[in-house]
Amino acid sequence: MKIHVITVLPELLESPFGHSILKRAQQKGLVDVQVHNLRDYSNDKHKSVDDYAFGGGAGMVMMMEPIVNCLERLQEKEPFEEVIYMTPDGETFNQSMANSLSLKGNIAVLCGHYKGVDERIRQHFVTREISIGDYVLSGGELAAAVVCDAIIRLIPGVLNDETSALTDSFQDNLLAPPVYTRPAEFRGMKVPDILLSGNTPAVEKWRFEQALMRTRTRRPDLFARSGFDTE
Ligand code: 6GU
Repeated sequence: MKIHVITVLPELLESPFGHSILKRAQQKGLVDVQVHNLRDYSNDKHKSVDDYAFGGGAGMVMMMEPIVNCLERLQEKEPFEEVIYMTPDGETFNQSMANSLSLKGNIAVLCGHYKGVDERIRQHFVTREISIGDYVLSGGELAAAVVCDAIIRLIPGVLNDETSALTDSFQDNLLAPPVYTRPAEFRGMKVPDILLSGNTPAVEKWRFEQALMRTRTRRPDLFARSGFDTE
């Protein structure tokens, strides 16, 4: 899979992609993340990427030309299956969107900044608009990193058994059960006996019940959609 991230602040994305699972996924050749500086695609001598809003008002708007130049240049080699625009007024990101995006071969992720991009970019070039929640960030970069992380870890081969995505919270619309490690007792605080029993089917049953309980109390909305709310 190839992910092209287009941004005015490429430095903000260096760290998230430069460590741990996302770094290893790239080293293994399972994903190719390329971060492109929008300024490199500006044709004017000041390398500007934004301008005043028509009709007035505070805040700058990202200009069409650098974005279109960049999208066209990158697609000379291979067309994008999705051009995603990161914006707080997009569709709220969730695990099922991560699952379907992880199956794509080549996508672009455009990070919004300032007051956002010229509306004509959204109308004619963007195929999908994503927000990561109901709050406003200074720019789309951190949101893009969140979305890319959620997608990349689902690509087959990225995670090993220990980090398997199959037991994640949300993968079956249930939150994950509680987990414990050694010591079995710390300052009088004990690990549930069942986990020390060695009885694997009983442990699995307990984990499932805990996941149900957690989801019902913490996320009744999710529980209603899980199909497990049969009572
Ligand atoms: Cl994608 N961008 C910005 N600027 N703020 C956000 C967001 C995106 N998602 C939630 N808040």
